[in-house]
Amino acid sequence: MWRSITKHLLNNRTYRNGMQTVLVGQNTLCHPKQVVSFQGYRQHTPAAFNISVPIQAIQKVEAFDKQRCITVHWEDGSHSQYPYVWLRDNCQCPQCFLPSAKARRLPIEDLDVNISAEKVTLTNSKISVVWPDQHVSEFDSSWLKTRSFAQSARKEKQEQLFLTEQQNWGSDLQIPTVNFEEVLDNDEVAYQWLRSLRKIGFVRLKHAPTEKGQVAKLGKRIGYLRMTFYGLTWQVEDKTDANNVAYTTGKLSLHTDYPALHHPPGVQLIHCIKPAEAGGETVMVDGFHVANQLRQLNPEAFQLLTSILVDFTDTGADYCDFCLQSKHKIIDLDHNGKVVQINFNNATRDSIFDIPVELVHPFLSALKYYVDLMYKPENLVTFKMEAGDVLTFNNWRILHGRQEYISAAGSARHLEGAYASWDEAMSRLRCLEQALYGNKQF
Ligand code: OGA
Ligand code: NM2
Ligand code: ZN
Ligand code: ZN
Repeated sequence: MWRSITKHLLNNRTYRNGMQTVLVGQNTLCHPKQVVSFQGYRQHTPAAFNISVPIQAIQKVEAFDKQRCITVHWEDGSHSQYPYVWLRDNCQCPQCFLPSAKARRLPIEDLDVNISAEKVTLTNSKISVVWPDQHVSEFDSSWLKTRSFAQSARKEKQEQLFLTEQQNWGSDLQIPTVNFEEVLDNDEVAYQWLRSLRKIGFVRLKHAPTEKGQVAKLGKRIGYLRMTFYGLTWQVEDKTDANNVAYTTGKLSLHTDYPALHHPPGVQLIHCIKPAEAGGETVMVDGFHVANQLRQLNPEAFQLLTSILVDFTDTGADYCDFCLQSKHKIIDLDHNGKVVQINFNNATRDSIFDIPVELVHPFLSALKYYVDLMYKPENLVTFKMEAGDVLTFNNWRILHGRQEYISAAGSARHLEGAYASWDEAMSRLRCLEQALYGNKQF
């Protein structure tokens, strides 16, 4: 029914050749810049978060029937195009959109991808579109500006949503350090914790109680933890018949955890309940920073590590029995060639290796070259965890390891660890940002 009415009206329009300015509205109202105030939080708010949000005033709007889009001219001189089909798809009326869920109700089956606008009007800061079936959609100017398809606007928005900005580091890193209880009790501290975790990839929390259950509290702070075959939380101790090399007193060379999963945990939390009497120092490296060094110093090695799929395996029993197999490139790139994930644990790299035999030596040489670069003193951070420390880090970016240690009978080294996912950690970050700084852009 909806569709046939649309067709009928379309066929009856005769004036739709070329550019047709349906309406050019001069917005005569004055729109001063509005500074969002941070009542109740302002005194704690760092200057960088005092965002001045201008009201997005529209100077005029043009409708182009041939191109099936509108062009919005903003008062700052810029303009943005919005296709008719996108406007119809994103109608905000209660029939098309469920505000309580902030979700689209309109199914794509009901979307006429060739839809035209019958009338476009600008009143104050709203654009109204009357569709051929007389359905009316209204769009707020700020809502439209936030969704601008201009490349620079999209880039800015994506950076804001995903906090893509990262800071490389080497041995000179001043480890970001936050008080554990404050992360739990204070929203601003929790926000700063997650911001640094995103940007630097590594934050040390201090003065947690030296008993089990602390990483679980951090999981609750984020939302929930990520379950694996090693349990919701896991105990790093010297175990007899260890089902993982981590559960011995041996050295752990630089690794990311759990590449035996196709989707390795994004965030790792390790709480030191009892340090070793001797040894057990932690080493950490920024895997992205070193991968970018590799790209410059040994492009052939970089090419191999970003293209060859490596088999990983993990077999045993813990929470229950498991037989994991996975395949990863050691270094994952995105479609722009940017390094986005490191997958490497030499302990679980399978002896099954699905590559032509001639590539075995070049691959292992490339891998060794990358690891040797990581161990260069200028790239490496070494320290000893103290009781009550919780290391929180980006397991897709940071490689970590430990020196071997001596297990003293009666007072053995004991860490409790857990994983969380980036989706949930980023979700908590956005919620905190919204609650603290009133950023309603999401
Ligand atoms: C691990 C691990 C670090 C340590 O369990 O995967 O890296 O210091 N442990 O024991
Ligand atoms: N633990 C610590 O990849 C791995 O096997 C990392 C995982 C046992 C949960 C170790
Ligand atoms: Zn609607
Ligand atoms: Zn580990």
